[in-house]
Amino acid sequence: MSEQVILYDLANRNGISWSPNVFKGRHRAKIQGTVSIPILSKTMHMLRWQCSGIKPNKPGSFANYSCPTLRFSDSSYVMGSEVLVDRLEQTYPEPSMHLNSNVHKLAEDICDRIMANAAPDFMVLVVDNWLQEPSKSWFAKDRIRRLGMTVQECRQKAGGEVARPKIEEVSAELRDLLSKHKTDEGPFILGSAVSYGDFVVGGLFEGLKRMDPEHYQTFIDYDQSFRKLHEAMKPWVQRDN
Ligand SMILES: N[C@@H](CCC(=O)N[C@@H](CS)C(=O)NCC(=O)O)C(=O)O
Repeated sequence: MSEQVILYDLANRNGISWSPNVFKGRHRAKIQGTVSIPILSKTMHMLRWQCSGIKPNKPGSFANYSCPTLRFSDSSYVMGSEVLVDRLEQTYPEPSMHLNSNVHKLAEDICDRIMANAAPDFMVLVVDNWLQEPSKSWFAKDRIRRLGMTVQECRQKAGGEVARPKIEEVSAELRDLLSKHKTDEGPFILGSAVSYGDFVVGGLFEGLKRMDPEHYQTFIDYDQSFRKLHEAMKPWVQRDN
């Protein structure tokens, strides 16, 4: 039985989605033609999030509150892609996202490490180009609390040329992931069958492209399999509402 699902994204000044993390859940939901996921941008500011009554992420998580978060028609909220993809799979088993293959876990691990290494450069863009008040000030202060320095200082220390070799190292793992599990010549991780792992990787590509086209270009040129997968994800990544 289908139900109305609302996907919460971060409010931003450009009015489009950009977070690789949110793209994962957004595109997973969108593969189901029956699912409607209106973006409720008014409720997306991080501060409001914390006052919303949503149960925080489990202790030890990077952030107490994070998106993507989904609200189901029984008013329950699910925060965190790992949990929400399981819930969507239960609610909408067809078409299968091939969670049993476990390739999405490998994809999550690799993409999380790419994002962690790219974060020193991207956090500055998040503050300067994307977030609007009050999220912008909250985020800038929160990163000082977590990192012990401003996002600009972090970029100087760990971004640019310092980050590049680390990103290339993990890119090699991504290239291997995109070749090792194929059952035919198709563009997705498993070949012709799209699986949730492709939404994880495609979400990263699309997020990078929107945030920093130049950085994206260097990254996507690393291996032809990257571009092939991103191209194949077009039906899902073109729209972001
Ligand atoms: N592994 C988590 C990561 C979620 C995540 O970090 N989301 C970011 C948006 S890009 C967020 O909400 N961060 C909150 C913060 O940085 O305080 C998932 O996939 O759900």
